[in-house]
Amino acid sequence: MGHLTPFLRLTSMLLSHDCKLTLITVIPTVSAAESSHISSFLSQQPEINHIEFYVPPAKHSDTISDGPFFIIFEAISLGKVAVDLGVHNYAISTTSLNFLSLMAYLPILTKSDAAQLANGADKIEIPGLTPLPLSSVPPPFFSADHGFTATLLSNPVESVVVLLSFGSRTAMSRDQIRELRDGLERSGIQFLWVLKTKKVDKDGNEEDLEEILGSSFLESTKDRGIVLKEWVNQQDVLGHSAIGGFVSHRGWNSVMEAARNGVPMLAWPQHGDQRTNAEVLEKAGVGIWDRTWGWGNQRLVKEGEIRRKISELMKDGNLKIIAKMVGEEARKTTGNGGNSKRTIIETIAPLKQ
Ligand code: BUP
Repeated sequence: MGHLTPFLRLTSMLLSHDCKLTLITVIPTVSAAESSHISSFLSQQPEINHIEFYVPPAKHSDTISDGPFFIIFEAISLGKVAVDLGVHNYAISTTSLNFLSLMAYLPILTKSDAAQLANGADKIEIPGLTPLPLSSVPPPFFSADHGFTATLLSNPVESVVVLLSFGSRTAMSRDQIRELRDGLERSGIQFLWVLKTKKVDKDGNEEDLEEILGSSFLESTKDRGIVLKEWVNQQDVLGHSAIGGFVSHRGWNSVMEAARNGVPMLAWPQHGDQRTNAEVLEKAGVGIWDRTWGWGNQRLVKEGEIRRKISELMKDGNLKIIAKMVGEEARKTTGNGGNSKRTIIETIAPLKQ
């Protein structure tokens, strides 16, 4: 009820500002009180369009003893309620900013709590906040295996930005760049787009972004999108926790870099080995693609197709989980004692004799 009440208050406020509203509620409801509150609210507001969404039980439902609230929380968090309306999404968080920050800090907390406790620390230092006593942290947050914690970790609050980059040798046609621009604008998704307009950088890439993309796009997306024409350190960007998806040509280095960082991929192959690579990542469950998009510049992929596919990439909970698992395995393989490092050491050993 602590979530529903403020949400319905907001609904009433929007109604009083002449908004047309569609209210989507989740079945099963958590409690009888919630169900009767929704029915009574709707009977008083007949102008609201009401849609009910059935949410199937989620992955950790058998390990969460705290009841249906967490089951529904997990199911929604993992994207089982996928509403692809191409509109802005806002979340109402009915908690203090401190607790929201604590949830965002969870990936670090679950790694460092043992060290902190061993050092006798009794407070957690979260950047920008006054130190929080360890005794105020809910005990499940110290256990990465607890269903609630696992859900938050598999779906971190900051992983909402999509990175778009198509390698150093791919320049899309101007028409295709415009379709991609429109798809991003209408998607409402946060993005970082590395834009190339020339196949070879020596040929010059001097046009400014306004000439290529138009000022209205740059203005309307200025709070949620960045377009860069410069070389970026792609590997570092993919390692940032805010990156939740990667749209790219699927050069093999880009595949490996995304996989190692557990970032789900949308493949848009342009040439060479890239369609074959796209097959691989789809089979591994870490990426998606649309075969009908063809090779680079073979046909104009329209903004609606791009928007829907990017939205699918960012909302697919299974992709996120598998990408995370693959990332963990990849880091083990390339770390000390892992297969990858061992193979190289074994290969060079005879050459050293
Ligand atoms: Br663009 C770009 N920064 O801005 P692939 C690329 N890279 O670090 P393939 C950057 O270049 P093509 C940028 O991380 C990857 O390691 C990226 O290799 C890096 O593409 C590399 O992904 C690109 O294998 O295509 O097939 O070599 O030659 O077009 O880059």
